[in-house]
Amino acid sequence: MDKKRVFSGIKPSGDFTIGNYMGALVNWVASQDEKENIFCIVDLHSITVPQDPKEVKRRNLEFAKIYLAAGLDPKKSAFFIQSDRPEHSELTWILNCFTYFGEASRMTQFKDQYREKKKNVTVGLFDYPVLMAADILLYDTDEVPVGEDQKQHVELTRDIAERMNKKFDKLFTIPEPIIKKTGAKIMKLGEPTKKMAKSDVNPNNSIYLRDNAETIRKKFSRAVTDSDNKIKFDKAKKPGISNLLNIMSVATDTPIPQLEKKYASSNYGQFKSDVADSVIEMLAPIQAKLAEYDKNEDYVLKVLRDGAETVAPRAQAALKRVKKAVGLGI
Ligand code: ATP
Ligand code: LTN
Repeated sequence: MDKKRVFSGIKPSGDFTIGNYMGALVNWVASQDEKENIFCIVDLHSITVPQDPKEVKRRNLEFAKIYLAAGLDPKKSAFFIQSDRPEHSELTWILNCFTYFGEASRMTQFKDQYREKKKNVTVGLFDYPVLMAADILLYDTDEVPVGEDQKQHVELTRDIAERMNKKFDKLFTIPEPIIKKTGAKIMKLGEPTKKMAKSDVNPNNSIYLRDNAETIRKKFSRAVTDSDNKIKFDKAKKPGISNLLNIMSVATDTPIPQLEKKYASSNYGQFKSDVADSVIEMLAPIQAKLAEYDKNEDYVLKVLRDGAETVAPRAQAALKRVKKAVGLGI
């Protein structure tokens, strides 16, 4: 039987957090043998909000190192920089012309960001989900592993694809969002009702993949909890403790009820220190490998170039098919 094709992406919009690792990368690594994988560093998505060009460039390479250090094998998973494949931008334009303004206006991520910023919100940010649809549809993707927050965008992708399939003979494969429950949403250490995000301006809210042991201990010791001193999972009443349980559960691959039992008579101080240790331990092998790739950037650049080449035939074929159907070009 043919392997299912998987596509996912992470934008180089800030330093890589354990949220990105636990919500996305760890799952990609776990399933790379069973699937045909394409994992993209989506730099075109990152510039939908203001960025320092030097930082985008630095992070493109840094994220590739992180993908490798976390265990993605370039022989099993193609990875590349989105802007290195021009088909993504070109297909976005065509999909734009089959996406209704009304449906794009209903995207909650955009609405939230618009409400927050109001000023200088770009058309690019509004169009973000359509670029994401192009990423997915270019590769005849079957499965899209993402965090909960991206489900609506994959649903929009399906709607656009179904609409175009109806109008033009079967153009696109209809993708499924794949959302894993545990670890699917890691929250900010200082504000545990909000999602940890790499673009957060407060570094104490996140653990970054390169944070050293001392920094990790300090950040967890300051994590916001509550005052009843019981280590129990209850998202609504105890968001801080629930977040720490969730983090430890993914870091140690232990179910949450088992952790609740183990810490039934511990205080928060001890628990936080153990959570910190579990994350330090989880990151240690990744950090060791990152240090190796720091010394061998030419290899990382080659992996990215090869990745962009490997995926080219499929992207080019899909774009050609769409242009022909729509009547574009000579
Ligand atoms: P930004 O702050 O720029 O919005 P982000 O950290 O939210 O970035 P994305 O690049 O939007 O990350 O997402 C990359 C992947 O990581 C997606 O699959 C997303 O769902 C997942 N992800 C991001 N943040 C978290 C989180 N806190 N918990 C779990 N998964 C997350
Ligand atoms: N919008 C996604 C990143 C992303 C993506 C994709 C994910 C861009 N293109 C295609 C899956 C498939 C996010 O996580 N913020």
